[in-house]
Amino acid sequence: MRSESCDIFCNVIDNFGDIGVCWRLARQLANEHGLAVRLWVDDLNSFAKLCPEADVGLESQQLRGVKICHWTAEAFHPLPQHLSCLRERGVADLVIEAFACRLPQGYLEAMAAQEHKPVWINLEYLSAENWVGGCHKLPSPHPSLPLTKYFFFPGFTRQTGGLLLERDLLARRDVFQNDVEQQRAFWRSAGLEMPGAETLKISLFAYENSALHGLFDAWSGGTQPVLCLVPEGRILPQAGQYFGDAAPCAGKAYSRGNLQVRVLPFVEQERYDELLWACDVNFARGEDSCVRAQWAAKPFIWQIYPQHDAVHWDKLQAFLNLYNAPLDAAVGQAVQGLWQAWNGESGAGQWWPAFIAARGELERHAQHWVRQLAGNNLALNLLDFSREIGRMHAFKIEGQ
Ligand code: TRH
Repeated sequence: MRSESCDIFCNVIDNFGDIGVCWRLARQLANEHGLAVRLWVDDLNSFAKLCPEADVGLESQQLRGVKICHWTAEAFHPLPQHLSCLRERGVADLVIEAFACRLPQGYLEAMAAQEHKPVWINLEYLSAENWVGGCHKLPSPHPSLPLTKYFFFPGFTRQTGGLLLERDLLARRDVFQNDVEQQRAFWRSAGLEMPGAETLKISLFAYENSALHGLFDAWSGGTQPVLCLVPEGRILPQAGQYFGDAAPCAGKAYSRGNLQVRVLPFVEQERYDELLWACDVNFARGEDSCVRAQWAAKPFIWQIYPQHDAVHWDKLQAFLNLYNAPLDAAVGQAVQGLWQAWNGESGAGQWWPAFIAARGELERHAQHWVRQLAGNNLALNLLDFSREIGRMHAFKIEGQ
């Protein structure tokens, strides 16, 4: 029997979140559920940061069970038949446009021409806001073609599509956290000896943030040794500036008082999880790293992707309301205070002592939170929904 096929379309806006989510979903659908998956991405350079073996000069290539296709303006003009990727298999059974990117007109027309219409999903951004549950799975008929698109919302409650979680992720995390040799290998690969138990290990993946120096002051002047690992990226110039280095880069190390900072190279996507598992506290940003920090089951601080109209503050608060609900009031206040100060880029150093004093309770909460979320798996939910819609389409054809 022919395996189900899926086309995912990803338009990279900026940073790595869009392609990060699509690449993760593509691998899961292909490797865990046996779908023949093509990932159409318009920016192969961003993709290659997450998957360094990618060749940015190729029109298409097979990587980790997924066919990666370069989505260029010419790729679908005048009609899709000329493209080698499409000739092989035509329009897919399941078509996912990520984050409302617009599908190529030629591809849409090819979808509309199918007797069995493909299932067309718009995969939305992640949000903990209440309205999400009401919009999840809503249909949106195309204004002129005989096609219907369905909205699919990731989220934190049963009323949403859930979160991306690989089948074996939590088991691999547990093995790593119980295996000193794996941890030692991780620290070696970062160019470091394995730190002792007295050292607080912190990963810091963040956008530019003026609250950083206050936080560094709190860590350097604190009583506990802190080792802060900073992956190369947007916060790096400010991290270097604190130590008087105008050219910080991967491999460099700095120290002041009780604080040591090490700059790490940006690693391939699978390896980023190890950094989160190896640290005691994680600073994450955007969408995908925030979810990975949650699966790591450690206390974490989220810097949300800032939007011009400031709607990100509502999204941040909606998540805090859910996440903090079971916490003791004083601990919830420490999380609220630090997260707000970090996102507001001021005063994070003042909130740090209260946050880290609650570390034990935050660790227990993080583990409980994972158990609560792990049963709502996005890839499984998406496939169930797509098969349901597929059956509905087939029923309509039979009834004609
Ligand atoms: O890169 P981001 O800031 O992406 C953002 C957000 O997703 C935001 O919601 C979206 O609207 C905007 O893009 C356009 O943050 P995010 O989502 O955490 O993505 C980072 C990806 O990079 C994630 O998949 C983890 C990965 N990563 C690595 O692969 N290696 C690394 O070394 C690090 C630090 C991250």
